[in-house]
Amino acid sequence: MKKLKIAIQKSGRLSDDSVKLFKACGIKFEVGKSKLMSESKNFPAEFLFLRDDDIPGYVADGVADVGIVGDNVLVEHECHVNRVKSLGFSKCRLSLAVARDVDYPGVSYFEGKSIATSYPNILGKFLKENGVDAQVHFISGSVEIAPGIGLAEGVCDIVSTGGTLLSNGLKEVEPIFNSEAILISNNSLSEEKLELLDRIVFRMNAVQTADTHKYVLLNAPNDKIEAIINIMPGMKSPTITPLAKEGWSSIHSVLKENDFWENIEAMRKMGAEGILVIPIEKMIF
Ligand code: PRT
Ligand code: ZN
Repeated sequence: MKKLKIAIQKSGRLSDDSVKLFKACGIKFEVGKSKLMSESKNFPAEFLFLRDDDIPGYVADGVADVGIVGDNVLVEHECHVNRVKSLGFSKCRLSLAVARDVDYPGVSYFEGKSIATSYPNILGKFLKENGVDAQVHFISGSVEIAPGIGLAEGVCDIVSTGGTLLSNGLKEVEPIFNSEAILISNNSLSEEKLELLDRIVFRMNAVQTADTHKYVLLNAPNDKIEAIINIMPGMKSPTITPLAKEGWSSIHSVLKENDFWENIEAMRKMGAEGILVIPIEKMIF
């Protein structure tokens, strides 16, 4: 059987979460510092460990069938690949920043100024859309030092916590692009490989849905069941079993993480007791 060739970052901010995701999908493979390739023993897949910048090109050329890369790198490289799904990790933003003491009036500040960046395409597009004529200097790394050494008046770089900008005397003034890890695939995969990709996406969806839900068990007086199950409708509908104690039932269901605490508080007010919250490993509809 044909193997799906999967490109992931060898070492960096995408690596650990990429490996963790495939492992959570039950796909076993070895990872080692000196390894460039690794075959899965329990799924028809072969992993290639690459620099993140090379991944979109390799997937576009068919050297790899699928890959995981930051959206910032994908858009900057303008490769023709298929975006399969957003993965929700390695979140960051590409932002314009200037020296901390600048009284920033808005994007027009950059008119006629020079900006250092490793993302000339994304930045160029943003400047054009905003009608700003600025000089873009390409630098492949350590962009944040450019204003300090007099190379540019502003920078456009990846920001996560903002700590790097701060420690270089800069402030973020204009977020221009939000990024997260994306699963990409080659545009002309064979039927056989598409089927393998579908199996992986199905498993990833189960893992991602489970991450954002909790299994909840609670006890409630019977006359409060209806009100409580309005808040926790469950996958199809909640399970309700009578307790040994007369007039009480146990309710089992799933709750979404984002409005979790508000719902738990509302259910307590309605008379729910003995609330147990359990993490879900996989969720399959
Ligand atoms: O060696 P290789 O080429 O494979 O890796 P790399 O060094 O080019 O990339 P890497 O591992 O640093 O980042 C991979 C991807 O992670 C990026 O393309 C982004 O999609 C995403 N990501 C998430 C980040 C950050 N967070 C991040 N904080 N990429 C870079 N940074 C850097 C940024 O360049 C700046 O220097 O961290 C600094 C800013 O961080 P804060 O927290 O101080 O704001
Ligand atoms: Zn890189």
